[in-house]
Amino acid sequence: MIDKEIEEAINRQINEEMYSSYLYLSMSAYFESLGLKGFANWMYVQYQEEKDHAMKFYRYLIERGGRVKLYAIKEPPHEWNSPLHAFEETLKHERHITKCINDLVDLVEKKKDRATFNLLQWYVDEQVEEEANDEEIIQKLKMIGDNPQGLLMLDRELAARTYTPLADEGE
Ligand code: OFO
Repeated sequence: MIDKEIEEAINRQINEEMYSSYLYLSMSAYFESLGLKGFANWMYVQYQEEKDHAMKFYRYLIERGGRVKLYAIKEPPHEWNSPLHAFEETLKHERHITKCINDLVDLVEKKKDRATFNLLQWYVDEQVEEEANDEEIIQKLKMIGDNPQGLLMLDRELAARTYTPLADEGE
């Protein structure tokens, strides 16, 4: 049976991950409205991955005999000033998620819950990758500046991103 405080913290994190998915779906819709299909695709894949992050916690909690509680998902923004602004907000959000994961690690260390500690290592690694991806795109967008040609080239690059369900990665 999982510790009650850890159970509650994981339920809160499920909500954070569901909000992440909602935020990126909203960004995908924003990019669709700009006609940037590649950016929209990238954000749609991100939306799908975030749902997997939530479901990985969901399944884990059940496996440990915990009780899943789904809380209200807050409304994400609908508009951003530019593609660069959207990605800056994405990075800011991911840094917030990294802090949430680190706080969870601190809690399970304090409670000596080795199994949850092991689970969280996957999220720690994932956050490194997510922040790096966002930083790379931000750097490119800054280089592109007001050049529409550059923006369309990046749009083509981001169109190539594909979704791989976690289950297919042997998780
Ligand atoms: Fe974006 O990694 Fe989950 O939230």
